Amino acid sequence: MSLQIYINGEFFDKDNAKISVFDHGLLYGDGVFEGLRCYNGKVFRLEQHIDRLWDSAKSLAIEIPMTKTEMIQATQKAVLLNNVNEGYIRIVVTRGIGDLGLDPYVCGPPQVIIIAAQLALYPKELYETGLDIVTAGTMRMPPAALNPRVKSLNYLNSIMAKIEALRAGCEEALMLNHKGEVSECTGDNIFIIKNGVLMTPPIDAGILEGVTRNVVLELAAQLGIPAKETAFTRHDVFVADECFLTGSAAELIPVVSIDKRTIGNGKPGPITKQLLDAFHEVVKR
Ligand code: PXG
Repeated sequence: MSLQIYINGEFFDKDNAKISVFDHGLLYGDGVFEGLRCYNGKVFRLEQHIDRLWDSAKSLAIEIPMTKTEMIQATQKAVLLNNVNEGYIRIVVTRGIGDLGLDPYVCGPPQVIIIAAQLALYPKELYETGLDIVTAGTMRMPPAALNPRVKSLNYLNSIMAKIEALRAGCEEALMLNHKGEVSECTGDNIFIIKNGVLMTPPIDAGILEGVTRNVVLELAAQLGIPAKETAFTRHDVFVADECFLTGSAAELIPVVSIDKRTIGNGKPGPITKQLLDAFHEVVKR
C-alpha cells in the first residue's frame, strides 16, 4: 500500500494527496507546521508539539478547524495506517484556499495535512565524528518582524542560511539574532558547555522553543548537570569545551568545529555523550 496522507479528515494515496494552488500556504507561506518523531510506533512528546502548533496558529490568527484531541487522534491514525515505527511526522495547517491577494479573511477553512513517513536522519558517522558548522551572514528573523517562536510555513530565513552552510561544505549554519547574539541553527537549537556548565540561548534571543531543547534541559536537571538559559556570543562558541545541536530529526548531534575553529579537542565531548545516552533512554520509554 502506498503512503496514506491525511487531508482534512480523509486519507489519500500519496499520488492523489493534493491541495489547491490557490491555498495561501503555497502562495504566501501562510500557515504553520510541526515536525515530530515516532519511536517504536509511539509519537514522542505529541502533546507538546500539538500545543506549540496551536500557539503558532493563534499568533497568526489561524483557527485550526478541529480540537487538539482530534488532532492527536488523527496523527496517531496516520502513524498506525502507514505502519510507521521509527519515523518522522509532518503536520501542516495552511490558511486555506483564497484568491491572488494577501487578504487572509477571504480564505476558506484552514487545511490540515498529516504525513507520517520513514525517517531521513543525518548519517550515523556524524554522531560519532561531529558536525562542522559555519556562522551564516543571514540574521535570524527579529521577533518583532516574525517571531521565530512561530513555526510558520515561511522558512526562507532558515533556507537562506542553509544555502550558506551547504555552500561552505557544512550541514548546518549558526544564526545570530538582531543583537548579534547566538540564536539557533536553521533547523536545530544550540547548546554549549564550558567548565561543566550547559548553556543555551533563552527564548527571547529569538528562537524556536524546541521540544528536544526542553527534553535536554530536563535531562540536565535529572543528571545534576548545571544548566542555564543565557545569552551568549559567537566568541563563547569558539571557546566552548563542547557544543551540540538539538532537534526532533537530529536528536542531539555533536558539533566539533565552527568557522574552521576547533571546539574543545575536536571530538564529541563527555557531557554531550552523557546527554545523548540519556536521551536514547528517554525515547525508549
Ligand atoms: N529551531 C528551528 C528553527 C527549527 O526549525 C528546531 C529548532 C528544533 O525544534 P524541535 O522541537 O524539533 O526540537 C527546529 C525544528 C528537518 C526539519 O527536516 C527540522 C525542523 C523543522 C523542519 C524540518 O530537519 N526543526
